[in-house]
Amino acid sequence: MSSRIRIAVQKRGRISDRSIQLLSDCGLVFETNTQALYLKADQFPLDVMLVRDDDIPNYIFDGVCDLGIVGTNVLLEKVLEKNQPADSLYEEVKKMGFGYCRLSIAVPKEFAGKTDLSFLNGKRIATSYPKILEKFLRDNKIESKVIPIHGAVEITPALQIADAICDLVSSGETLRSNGLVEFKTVLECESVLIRTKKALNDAQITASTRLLQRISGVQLANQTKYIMMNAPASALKRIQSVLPGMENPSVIPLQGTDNRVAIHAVARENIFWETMEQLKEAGASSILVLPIEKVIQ
Ligand code: PRT
Ligand code: ZN
Repeated sequence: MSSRIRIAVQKRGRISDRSIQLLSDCGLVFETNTQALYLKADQFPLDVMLVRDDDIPNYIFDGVCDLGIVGTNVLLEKVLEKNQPADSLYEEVKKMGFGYCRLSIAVPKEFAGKTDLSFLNGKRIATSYPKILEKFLRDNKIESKVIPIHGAVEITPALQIADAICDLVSSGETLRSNGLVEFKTVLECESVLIRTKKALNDAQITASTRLLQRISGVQLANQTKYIMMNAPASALKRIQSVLPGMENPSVIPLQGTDNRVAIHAVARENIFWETMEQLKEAGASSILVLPIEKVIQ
């Protein structure tokens, strides 16, 4: 049995760059062959399979790959195709923080303002997600005809192949440019890291634990900032109330001043301009916010 682990990521598309970027932020270095179907990490027992996103869930269900990064839309469709409980097929390890979109039913704009689901009774709905849509309709006791279609779903109403569509939306621009409006959200989607239910050997468990620790470290670093400022010592309490995520700040006396201090802290939240303005109002000056590259806890 191999001691390496295999992760499936999208080869080319909306979530491929972020997935590969995350792995390289984890310190993994790959051979740069853009035609390759898999990338072998240097100095780490990990192989990356580059595949179509639709193939990722089954690779995980069948144990062909140990880990995978995929949208919850594709994942749920494949789980419903299998007709088995989700927890017998895979385990969700963590949310990736990218690939956000929604699977929505959309109708031609002349029906804008319709909100009642019963409007869909007897209508034809084209989609690349027939299993998810069928379940949604069944759960809501709506009888529509589901038309499975691959790609370019949004043009089907204009071609009079369908009366409505069920497709992924992010900005909504594609719907607008095809004369469609959103009618109902079926599923909020994002990318997730999933793991096979197949047993791994000890070496693979060690490798996947290391990888997951690095991924958590990268995610934590992305959400964490290092903040430095100067302030009168008396302003410390007010400053901490502006930044509740600021844990155990270092407070260092500033030489040559009476009671001014430098405050250094790790903030476990994003720091916006508004927060910096509030810090200034609380008495802080020379406020610096720095990114943190890596964290291990
Ligand atoms: O070739 P392969 O099968 O691997 O890729 P694919 O073409 O099936 O998928 P891809 O790369 O388009 O999307 C991969 C995943 O990204 C999806 O499964 C979702 O989980 C996620 N995602 C996030 C999106 C979008 N946002 C998105 N906007 N997937 C598709 N879209 C489409 C949308 O349907 C519309 O056609 O992008 C177009 C632009 O959207 P608007 O609303 O911004 O106009
Ligand atoms: Zn796909």
